[in-house]
Amino acid sequence: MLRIRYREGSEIRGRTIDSPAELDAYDLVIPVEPPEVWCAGVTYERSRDARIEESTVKDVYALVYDAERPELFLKDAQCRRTVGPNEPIAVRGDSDWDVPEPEIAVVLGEDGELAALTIGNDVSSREIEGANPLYLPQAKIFAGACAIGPALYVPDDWEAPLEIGMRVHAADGTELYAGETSTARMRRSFQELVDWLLRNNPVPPGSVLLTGTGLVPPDDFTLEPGHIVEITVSQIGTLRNPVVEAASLVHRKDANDQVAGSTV
Ligand code: DO4
Ligand code: MG
Repeated sequence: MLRIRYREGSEIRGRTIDSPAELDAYDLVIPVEPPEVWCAGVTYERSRDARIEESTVKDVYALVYDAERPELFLKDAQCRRTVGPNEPIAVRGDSDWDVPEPEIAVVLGEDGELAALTIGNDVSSREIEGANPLYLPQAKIFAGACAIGPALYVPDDWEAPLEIGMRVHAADGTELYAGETSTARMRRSFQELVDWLLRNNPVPPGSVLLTGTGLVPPDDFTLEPGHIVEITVSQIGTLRNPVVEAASLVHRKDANDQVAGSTV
């Protein structure tokens, strides 16, 4: 059983459906509007190895992969940078090396319990992250940096592995990247990551934790405006998002250029 939200006329409605095969019949919107989005990092070997390779500072990634305390970071608040199915995700104008990160996202319930799963995309700048780990917030937090959906799924068995597939294609359908992984390759469980997240930390109900990526495209790949990202988990469906420039999603006078001498 899946929980969806969808548009009908000017209304947003919610309902349950039996399987992902029914998703195409709805004009889907984001299945939950999370007050906060958090991410775990370096939870798969593939992520650890890619970051050791890209970074000017190598040790931090090997250390955090093996450490008891996981890497956790805030990705969004008040759903300002998080979109739902078919809405645009984005790449930064000041980065030339960008990737989608397909991740299983845990939705937290009233008391911080694991309430549901969905698909998340932790869109990231590898150029900015690789230059210096202290730039992580800028590599991870920007307009259109996160997508979740298409539906909420409550597994019978929270430990059962999920297969994650990702495909990136150009507007004309040319396939630019395709890969698959499984949560069986994760070094940590969802519950372990949630327990660390909630330690001494008042994360509101309905918040979402993305649990890390196990798919990193080859180093000559970069995400570009016009591309389309599709992330599929058979139990949940496909999260599909077109890519635009982040500045086009920021509706503010100084979105594209710094305003010299600005007082606000
Ligand atoms: O420290 C870098 C971020 C890692 C990440 O987002 C991931 O592994 O998914
Ligand atoms: Mg990630």
